[in-house]
Amino acid sequence: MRLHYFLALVLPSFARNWCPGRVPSPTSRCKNSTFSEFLPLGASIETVREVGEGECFGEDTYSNIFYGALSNTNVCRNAQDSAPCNYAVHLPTSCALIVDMGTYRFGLLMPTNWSGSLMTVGSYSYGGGINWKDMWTGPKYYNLATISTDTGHNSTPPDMRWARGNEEAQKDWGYRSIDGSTKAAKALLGAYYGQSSLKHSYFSGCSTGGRQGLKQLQLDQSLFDGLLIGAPAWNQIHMLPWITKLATINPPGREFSVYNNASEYTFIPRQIREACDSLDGVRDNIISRPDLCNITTVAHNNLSCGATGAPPDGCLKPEQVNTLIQLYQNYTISNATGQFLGFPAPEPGSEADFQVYLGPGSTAAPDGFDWQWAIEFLGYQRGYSFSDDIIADAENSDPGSATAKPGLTDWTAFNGRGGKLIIYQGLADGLIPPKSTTQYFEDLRTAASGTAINFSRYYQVPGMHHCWTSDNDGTRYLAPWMFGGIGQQNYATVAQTESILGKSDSDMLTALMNWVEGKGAPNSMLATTWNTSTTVFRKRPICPYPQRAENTDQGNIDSPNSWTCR
Ligand SMILES: [Ca+2]
Repeated sequence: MRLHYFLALVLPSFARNWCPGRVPSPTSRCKNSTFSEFLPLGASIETVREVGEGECFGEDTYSNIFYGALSNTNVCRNAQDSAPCNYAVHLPTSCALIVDMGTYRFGLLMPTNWSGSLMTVGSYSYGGGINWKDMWTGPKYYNLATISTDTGHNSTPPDMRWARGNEEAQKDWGYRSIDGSTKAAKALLGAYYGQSSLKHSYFSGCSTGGRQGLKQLQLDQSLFDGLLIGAPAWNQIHMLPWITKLATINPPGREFSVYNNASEYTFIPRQIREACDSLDGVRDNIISRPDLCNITTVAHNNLSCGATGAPPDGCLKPEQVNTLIQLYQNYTISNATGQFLGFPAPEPGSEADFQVYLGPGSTAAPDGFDWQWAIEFLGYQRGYSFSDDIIADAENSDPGSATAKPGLTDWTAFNGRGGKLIIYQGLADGLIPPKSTTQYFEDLRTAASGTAINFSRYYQVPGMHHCWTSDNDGTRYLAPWMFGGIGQQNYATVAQTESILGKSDSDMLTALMNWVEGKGAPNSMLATTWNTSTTVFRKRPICPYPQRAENTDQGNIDSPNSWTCR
């Protein structure tokens, strides 16, 4: 009998018996020979290792492997340097794999107790390396096989020297590594679990991770069934020039600049928050309506030296007041054909994050990643003079094809196959302005012409910073921020994480998976923040855009029952 006839007869019954959660001794299959013939041409297994219950697995920036028991709550026993502590912790019994695909690598964790589905976890900024740190909740709480790619390089997030003159590396980072790694992983799951059909494929990413998911969706609507996308850096070609524009408005260390010292990071956010908190109707230290906050009025009345409402611990000189106001304006470009929006303004309330772009010792010019981007991706000379022409150059080249374009995404195909997309965005995010994410969602709705409600939801999260957390009062985060987005678990305790994960009203990944699996579309979700490890401070609904949570019964503002989405 010819071999493929033999396999055709044997495999169907073989597959029927090997259901998720009933895999016969899968750990015994955790070895090189199980996988090698299922790899794409040119790929190879770099590491394969069994991971025991409660153990950790990962690697440092030099690709040294960490594994084994935890030496304390969150430290991998064999970790040689704990910063960055890039490993998955608290894993269930799993098979861990590192695959070398040639120009990029990926890690794959396959839990013995498998749900039958896969999750791809996204990356951050321009950094490389497999995102082990965010991978643990997939196997641990959702029984998901979980992968992450190094995107083709190893570097710290703001370091872009890897991209210089290397279009192939730019493309690996831009889109190829997510596509190739996920496709390869799907084949390896079949080899390991002995099951020909994968139930579902999910993606969860924030920031660059959000961009990766949306870019993949533009290129291929069939790779993922559900995507959870946070604060996506989708608009590379307009966003990076905007960050540089900010640095030209506010060069570090100048008389007219703000955020030159630590005190300005204390009193500027505080004064803005105090001035605009109540505009949403509830005094709770959360600016839920940044659109009602007039930064010009606040800058003159609440921050200016000599003003009635000036802060007691510092103030802004007139030229600094003007600078601050300019930072909140849309980046508008003028050319021969008129004016157009280069990039939308950030929202009042997101000052706590601004240090990354603007502060002393930040990534600001001339070493900031925006300046680096023009040099390493666009080929500008170091010390170049900034002008608005950079937008046209960026549009023409779109280096690495990294920009995700909702108008070029086939939403009909995604909707037609039952795909689902949830996007979320902190309204106090100072790195990805909320209006940028809203712009993506509005463009999606236009492109999908009336069908967006079938497959997409967008949640704005009042007070939440970039991807996770919110302003804090020294002991707790003030705005509810935790709802199962990727990476949020690293800012919560295990007890806090376990109190919300798996709950369809409090965990967006669970809500997404339920939606994909036909168990109902998500409506309002609950976000949570805690007083202590186990005591909830506030739970509050976050609402599908364009709805907002309103305090309808004047009751306890810390209770979700006092709020309604409207
Ligand atoms: Ca408020």
